[in-house]
Amino acid sequence: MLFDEALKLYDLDLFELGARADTIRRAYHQDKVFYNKNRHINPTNICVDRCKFCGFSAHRKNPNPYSMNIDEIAKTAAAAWQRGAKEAHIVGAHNKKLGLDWYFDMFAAVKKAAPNIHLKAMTAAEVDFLARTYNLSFEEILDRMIASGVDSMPGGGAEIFDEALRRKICGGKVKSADWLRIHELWHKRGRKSNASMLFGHIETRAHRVDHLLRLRALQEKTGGFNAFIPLLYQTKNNFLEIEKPLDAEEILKTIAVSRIVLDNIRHIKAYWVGLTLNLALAAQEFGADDMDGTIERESINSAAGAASKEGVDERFARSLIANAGFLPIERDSVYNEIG
Ligand code: V47
Repeated sequence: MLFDEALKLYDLDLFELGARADTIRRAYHQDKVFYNKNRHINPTNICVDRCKFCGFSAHRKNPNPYSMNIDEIAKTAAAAWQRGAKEAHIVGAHNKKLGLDWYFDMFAAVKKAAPNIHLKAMTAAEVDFLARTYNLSFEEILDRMIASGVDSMPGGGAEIFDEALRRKICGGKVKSADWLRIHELWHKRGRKSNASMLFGHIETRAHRVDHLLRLRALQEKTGGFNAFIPLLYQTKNNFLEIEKPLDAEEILKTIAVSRIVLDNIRHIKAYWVGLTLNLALAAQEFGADDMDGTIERESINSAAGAASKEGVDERFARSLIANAGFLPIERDSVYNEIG
């Protein structure tokens, strides 16, 4: 798909755009809405990076630094498994004090405590942080992740790929080309991952389209992305001032454009944590087919103002989905249907 053609989609009337996205969505998934039972664990908020949009990392607007120990993390994952969670989603800040081996010891401990839990861990930003800090190749880090039990990679750290804008909002973080390279190397190892985009801050529609097209090109090559997650920027407790938050029309248009441009990625996730449950449900009619999961505890978006700290009850989520006229489908982390 050409850049101009993709950008022009935004000029369509919301409902015409939504109908186009819905056609692709229904061809893939009919009236199914996917969710999973998962537990988010964020081991530390002490970070060497200074991303302007982040309310999670410990700084003067969030003066509560913490680090969990390995035992605590393993016990948290095991307790979540006992309650029915099938996935541990473990991502954190870039903390040099932990040391390289800590990560792999922690993953092994999680797998020992909850052998059948799906371990989705390490954003490409964390892989890059470890590679740079300990002078290792991306390949070495990825191979150690596999050896210590990581099953798939989440989509975080992508933010916005445009290099000039990226320098402004998260200059110290993984470079765009490296984010893509790390996922490519992961896919070459036969593993799956997700991709994301942070939108609704100082980027333009053109930046979003550029981002989507770079992901589309990598997916053409590897087929390794399971899902794309457009993450709506949460505005509180951080250092990125915006004039006005996006309205629902622009948010839904962005989800619909994502569905159309990324027609080679099966799933579009409307992450309820950032969107609210309301809008995440509405998004199911504009191209999305997934809500993410029950989460149990959320720290990154809620630190920046989202009302998502406590997760959501499964029965409640299923009834909301059914009430909206869709079929709720519990899935595992790689989208096998469970029930
Ligand atoms: O990359 C940071 C984002 C991401 C803010 O793969 C913010 O299934 C909004 O990637 N407002 C991490 N977002 C979360 C993430 C994710 C979430 C759910 C599912 C999956 C998946 C991945 O959180 C970061 C960054 O883009 N973030 N600050 C903020 N103020």
